[in-house]
Amino acid sequence: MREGNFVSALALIAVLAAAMAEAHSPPKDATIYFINLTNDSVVSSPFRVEFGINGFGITPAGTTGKQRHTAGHHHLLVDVERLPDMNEPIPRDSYHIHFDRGETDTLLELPTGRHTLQLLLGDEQHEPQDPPLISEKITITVQ
Ligand SMILES: [Cu+2]
Repeated sequence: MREGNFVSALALIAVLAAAMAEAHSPPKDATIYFINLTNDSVVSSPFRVEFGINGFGITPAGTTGKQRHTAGHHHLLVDVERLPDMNEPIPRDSYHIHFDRGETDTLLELPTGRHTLQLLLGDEQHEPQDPPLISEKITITVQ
């Protein structure tokens, strides 16, 4: 290896190491989305909700090591009007459902009527990544 190449390789390693040491930042083109539901879907309760992710990984909550920088777990926000604080752990209640084991779908039971659904990815501490990975907010009708 020529000396110039060697220096370039070292510089590249330094850049990669810096990127990996940084907080959990998904690539700009990463997305999360509903696979089987769209805005205005009409369903009968209980119904399946499938969570999709592109450009980032899924791993259980509490994951340690490098993987926590490249993956998170899904949270399903049900009828949430205001998004939670992106610098705090996502609340855990019937409106903010955590999928701690890295699940990518669920069976949801909701009363008849219109409901909103939105996905928000969280890290090993249940905090959103930076920038956060949030899906489109969809409104569905349960008949
Ligand atoms: Cu969580």
